[in-house]
Amino acid sequence: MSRLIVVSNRVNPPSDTGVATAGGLAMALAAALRDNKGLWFGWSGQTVEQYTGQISMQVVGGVTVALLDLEAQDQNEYYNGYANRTLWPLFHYRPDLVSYERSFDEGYARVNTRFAETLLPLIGPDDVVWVQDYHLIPLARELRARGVKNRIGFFLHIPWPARRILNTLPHHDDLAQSLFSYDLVGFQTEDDVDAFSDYIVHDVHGVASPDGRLDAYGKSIRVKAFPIGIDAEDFAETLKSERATLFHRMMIKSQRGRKMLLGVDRLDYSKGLEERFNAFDTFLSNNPEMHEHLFLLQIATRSRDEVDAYQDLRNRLDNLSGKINGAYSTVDWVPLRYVNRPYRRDELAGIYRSADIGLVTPLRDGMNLVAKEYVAAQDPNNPGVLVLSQFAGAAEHMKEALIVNPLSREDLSEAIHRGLSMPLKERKRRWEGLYDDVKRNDVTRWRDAYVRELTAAVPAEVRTGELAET
Ligand code: GDG
Repeated sequence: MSRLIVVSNRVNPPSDTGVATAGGLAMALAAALRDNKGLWFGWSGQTVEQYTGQISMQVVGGVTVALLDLEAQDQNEYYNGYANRTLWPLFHYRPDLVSYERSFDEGYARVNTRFAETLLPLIGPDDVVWVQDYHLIPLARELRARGVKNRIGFFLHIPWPARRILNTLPHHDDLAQSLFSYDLVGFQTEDDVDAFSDYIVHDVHGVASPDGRLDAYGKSIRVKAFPIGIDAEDFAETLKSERATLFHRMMIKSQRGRKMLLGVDRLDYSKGLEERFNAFDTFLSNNPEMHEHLFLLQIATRSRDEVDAYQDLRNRLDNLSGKINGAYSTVDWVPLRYVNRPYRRDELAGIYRSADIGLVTPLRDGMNLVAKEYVAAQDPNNPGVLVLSQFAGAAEHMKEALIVNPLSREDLSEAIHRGLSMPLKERKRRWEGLYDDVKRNDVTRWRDAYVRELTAAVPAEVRTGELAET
């Protein structure tokens, strides 16, 4: 039987004791690896003085993981550099924040080579390799160059940008070409598939077939949208836990009858936090009668602190939250509770449940799992309202949410108003539609659909031969 090998930048299977902090994605991948006696390969997160290429094998929560240490220079050039200062802002439509540095390109190529060289001896003849996300786009090409004929798939968790945006990246053609070493390239949305096909057809003069094949660079690959979901069943269990119940009760008490708007995000410029705060300011300014009757709780856990753009954002949000609270607070009311510390998964579940409105308003997002978690946490008899950005991948399916343009303060402010005054009947109708989608399209379905498709893919060698003959 074939074994599944998952490769990602970081490896984080749920430990036997730490389930409360593990994300749904990690749990779903871990379950697949346990079922397939598979392997999870990636960077340990540690740096060493001198790279050795040694891996440490461990079993965490029943999953075999293989961890590689990198050098500090790798971390700077590959992770903080090309991945988070070049690709992340570019793929989230922020060319103004992109750094193009040759050393980043070199670091990215070097680490992908290191991953390939170290992974190579671990791959058995029937294994299926599944590479995750933008850190490792060229990995299949590196593996193929070393003779790997196995099926290799790639899944991009973030958006694929429009071709005019991608064109601003030096060597964009090389990056796109490297994706043609995979058998299957998965995206979050149909929009992303279209953006990639558009680039291949217009910039590379490739051919897109209606059945989802793309032919270019003398190769043929399968391209498809696999919208990711949450582990809905596990989330429902978490919601019933003692700690979730405790946090739910605690929040209700702390609300003192006030409505709560909730945002939960990594502190990242793609999440639209500044725009959300500004829209909340507009809401407060336009609706003085609502003062003291509601507040916004924004949980924004710090992320990528070593990157300047993130420090700048943190400073701007500190200022903005101070300004809003300074302008509107009373001795008995603070309109914005801005919290940077992380919470456990079960605690978050309880917090979600007590929120009257879930504000998920990224400027760009591959999918956004917070939108799905918020829906999954609601009381079916009295559900809250999801306000969702049109630019989140989740908006492609979650049509019953109040869909907004997060760049318009007025639009967002009005959506908040509409959500707060929505009758119970309409809230229930919208929530039922949303919850149905969250349950049906969960992370297990995402994973199974992807692995099934990859396992069924015609191996690269055979396809390339066919193309060459025609
Ligand atoms: C990338 C793509 C895509 C947040 N604060 C805490 C906490 N979280 C958890 C949430 C949620 C996860 O982090 C965030 O997921 P998102 O999907 O919103 O966003 P990214 O981290 O940017 O993820 C995204 C995703 O990959 C999957 O493909 O949807 O578009 O950008 O699960 O609950 N978890 C805990 N404490 C916190 O304080 N425990």
